[in-house]
Amino acid sequence: MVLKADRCGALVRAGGQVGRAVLALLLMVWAAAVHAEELFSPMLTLHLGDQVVTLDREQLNAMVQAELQTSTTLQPEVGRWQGVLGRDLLARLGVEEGQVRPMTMRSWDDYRIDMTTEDFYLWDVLIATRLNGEPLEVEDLGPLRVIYPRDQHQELQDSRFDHRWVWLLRSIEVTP
Ligand SMILES: Nc1nc2c(c(=O)[nH]1)N[C@H]1C(S)=C(S)[C@@H](COP(=O)(O)O)O[C@H]1N2
Ligand SMILES: [Mo]
Repeated sequence: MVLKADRCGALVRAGGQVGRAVLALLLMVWAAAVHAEELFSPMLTLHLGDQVVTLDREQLNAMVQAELQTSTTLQPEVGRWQGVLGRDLLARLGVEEGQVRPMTMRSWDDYRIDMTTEDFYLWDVLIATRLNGEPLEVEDLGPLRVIYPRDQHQELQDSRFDHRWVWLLRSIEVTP
């Protein structure tokens, strides 16, 4: 009986340890997820001169969602990208439709590209939040990644445009 009780106790102790290990693991996963959201916060900042608009994931998801199916220079297989159109972000910022203005896109890794707003009016350039239905992780060069409709327009299959595929997009600045 004593032996049995001991074994029982050991089992309970072992069970407790497994439970604690699982709990610790869950906490770590949760902390990592929270950390990622905090790291990339606010997820996107838009500037038009002194005017600033910040958007978090929920606000981006609440905007009109667009979808684009294309390969990328990094991924030969066609992906289903979803997110918001660049031109919708310009409208949200208050840029008058079709106005060509100097524009700079910056990333969380301090990459920057100077261009103009014209691309967003000429093509359905997507600021992607999801790939094949899943939110973009840092491993996918997310949480926000600029995707051009490369498979749909041959003129976009050019290194001039490759530089504008900003990964880990952090901000878009437009000169009024
Ligand atoms: N965040 C971020 N985005 C970036 C870069 C970078 O260093 N950081 N490199 C750019 C450059 S120079 C190119 S050519 C394109 C595509 O790079 P790839 O051909 O290696 O995919 O990504 C662009 N986007
Ligand atoms: Mo490049």
